Amino acid sequence: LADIDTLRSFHFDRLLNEDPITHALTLLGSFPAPEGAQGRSPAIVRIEKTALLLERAGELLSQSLRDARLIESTDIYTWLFGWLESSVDAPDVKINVIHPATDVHIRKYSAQQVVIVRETPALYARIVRPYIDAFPAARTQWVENILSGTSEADKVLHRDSSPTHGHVLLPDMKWDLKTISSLYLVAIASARDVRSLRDLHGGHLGMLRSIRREAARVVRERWGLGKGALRMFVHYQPSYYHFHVHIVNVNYNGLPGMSVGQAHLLDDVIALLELGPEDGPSVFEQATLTYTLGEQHGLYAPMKAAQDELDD
Ligand code: M7G
Repeated sequence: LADIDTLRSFHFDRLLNEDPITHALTLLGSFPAPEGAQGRSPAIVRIEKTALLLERAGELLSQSLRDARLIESTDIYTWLFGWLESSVDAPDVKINVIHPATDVHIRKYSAQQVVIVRETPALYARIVRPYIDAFPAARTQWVENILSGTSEADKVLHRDSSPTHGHVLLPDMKWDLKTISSLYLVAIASARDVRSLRDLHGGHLGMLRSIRREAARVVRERWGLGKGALRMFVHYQPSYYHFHVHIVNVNYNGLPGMSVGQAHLLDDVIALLELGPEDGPSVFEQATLTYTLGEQHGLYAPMKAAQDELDD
């Protein structure tokens, strides 16, 4: 899918979502099936307008503007439409493709209403854990590829191979690798037994502190962002049940995945574990966790039905 001819072979079926804030459309369609298979298979394509290049700010009007058309002008105010010259180092759009896309992907990327649910440890054991266990290993193949170095190896920013603290830090696929104001990295734990926040206990503090420290160091050394410049958080529920931490420029706001009801600050996670018992069930094993679930999520129906069992 890396070449323009293959991208052009996309057959559009329907719009899954639109996001006026990030200027993105998410499309469902198909591409020819991967090698060895017949016909076409489903694909999700997200197309997002890229940010304007900061380095070009001074020349945007004087050099980059190819055409302009007045919309309105009154008193000291004027607004217009403009067209910029195309340029190799200033792509117009960023395209993310998932192909072949599974039903879980299609549901995740579809526009949907959410509800708040409360997950007690008992509901976790009865509903959520079996749901996580049922995911095929193929769902996190991309994580295995990063950990083993078979993909994105040239993008890795830090690799800690220690058996207890091990993790890999690299740019998140959401990031355009350029715009520091929307910097987005992901740190992936080497351990395969931490599937989510629920599995964290005091024994993981070393790994969590190491991610916090190394991410801050790399971002300071590479991009010059100092103390307090990063928002680090963990999703519950995540889309992928292999433990990872989101690392985002703190001044980048407005992504749905940063909402209360999904994002837990890494600092808070560490602080809670520091309070927790040395041994025995951890705070996250015992806590009721509250979060939003989209109506297309696989946990939506069983978790919504189970809410009636809970006290108000
Ligand atoms: P999540 O909390 O499990 O789900 O985070 P979310 O996608 O609902 O946020 C997974 C994170 O990993 C997201 O920020 C994804 O953008 C990122 N991600 C997913 N994949 C498949 C890849 C990948 O192959 N490479 C990289 N670098 N990041 C990925």
